[in-house]
Amino acid sequence: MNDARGVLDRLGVSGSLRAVSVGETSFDGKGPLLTVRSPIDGREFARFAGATADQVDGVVDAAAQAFAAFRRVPAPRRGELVRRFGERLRRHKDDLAQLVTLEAGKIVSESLGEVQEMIDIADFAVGLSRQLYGLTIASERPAHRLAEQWHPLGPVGVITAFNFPVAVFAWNAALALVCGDPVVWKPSEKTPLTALACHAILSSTVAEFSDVPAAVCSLVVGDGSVGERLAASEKLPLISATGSTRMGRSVAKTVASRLGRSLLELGGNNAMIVAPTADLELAVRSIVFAAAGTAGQRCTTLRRAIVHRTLGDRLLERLGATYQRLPVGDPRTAGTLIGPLIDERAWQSMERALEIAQKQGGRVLTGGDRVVTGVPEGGVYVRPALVEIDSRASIVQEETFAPILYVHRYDTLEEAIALNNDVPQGLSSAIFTNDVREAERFTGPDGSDCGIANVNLGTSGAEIGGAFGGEKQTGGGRESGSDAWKAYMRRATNTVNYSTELPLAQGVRFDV
Ligand code: UN1
Repeated sequence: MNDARGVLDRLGVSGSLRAVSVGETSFDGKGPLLTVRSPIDGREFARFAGATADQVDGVVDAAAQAFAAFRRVPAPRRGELVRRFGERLRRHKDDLAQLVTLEAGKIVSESLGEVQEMIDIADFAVGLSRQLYGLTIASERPAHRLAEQWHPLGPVGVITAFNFPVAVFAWNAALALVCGDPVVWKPSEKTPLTALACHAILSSTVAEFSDVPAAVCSLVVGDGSVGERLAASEKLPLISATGSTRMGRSVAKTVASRLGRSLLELGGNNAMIVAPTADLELAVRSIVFAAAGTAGQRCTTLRRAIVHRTLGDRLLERLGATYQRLPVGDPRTAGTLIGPLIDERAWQSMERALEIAQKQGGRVLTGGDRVVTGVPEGGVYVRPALVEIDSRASIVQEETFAPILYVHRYDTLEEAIALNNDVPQGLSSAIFTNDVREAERFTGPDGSDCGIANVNLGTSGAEIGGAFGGEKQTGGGRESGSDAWKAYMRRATNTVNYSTELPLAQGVRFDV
């Protein structure tokens, strides 16, 4: 806790840690104790009671009440709130990144990048607050105006994962707030201090606005039962959830049964095609960042490389050499590129996947072992694994949240695209090629079936400006940039008759 305490104080979280906050008012959790450990060395650095599902109801009620007033605050004014949130994030960037490193185990540069992603989405949302455009549509009737307006939707439940403990929250919160929706946030139990810090930054910004109710932002730290209660809450018209496909399925069912909306960001099983004309130098660098970076713990992590047969050996040789040099270790140390896995369970699933891969005929070319020397004791450090395996092996269909890259070889582009698409998930994808026909084919209607399809760059590290998300078991949601904001608003179609007649649409006659 010592290293975290100073940071927390600077970020406005002082005194004892409390699981429930509505604006700046906090309450003790009444649920089971949460033990917070750093993946860096497995050391426990905080322990406090989590929230119960019953505590969620009061928070949701407060958010619903806040909504009644917040929806009347003009959108550009809501944008001003998000602008000031972004300014505070700039001031606290280093501190927040330090917490991300401590709780999620990311290397410092990636943690800073994650906080930058929050700042970027805040900036985006500020501009958006003056651009929540609806269409004006030609009416078929004389002297009628047909138009649509976008209105605030209601309080939004936001469930986030440990691997992007702050950026994904900000994607949701920045958009929801400019759209006029209060946010109730359930962070991962693995990264609660980061969440407390973010919440403190946001709630103290809200407190500067006398026209904005404090309960536009609230936080409930707890286990899965808290998320389930959020999903079941009738007063939350939208649930935005990031995490495993299993979790998403359960949230989707609950939300659908009350006819609510869900925005899901679930598992990925992302592939890259390396075509004959690829710039190998760039491809290797890009593969290593995407497959081994963040210790393989991004939903956009590259999990499958589909390499043209003519390049296979050369690429594997270079990849293997680079993999062996990767600095694995304390994420706080300059020069480290691969930090720890989040916990022992993550290692177990990595080990299991590697065992199955080998049983299914895969060959581990390099890595896949625990690193025990030169790393902090108590953390789970692994050497990223490169595995050559037949594309028909069933293990390849699964997302294992660890740095394992499966490599397949292909002969025709048709075959490569089919392999890219032949998994249940559909988040991100990429092709390395200097052949414009191949690039266009890959990004076209019968190309990659993923929400993200890149050319000459990796599958991870998307900018906030585009819509982020994927198809199939990835859940279909789109967050962050482009017109993702529409999920956070309700659309009203307005027809206004300013004539002295009452013509009916479709020429219907109904004379009374
Ligand atoms: C995630 O892993 O849940 O594109 C989000 C990326 C990041 C976001 C990843 N900007 O890799």
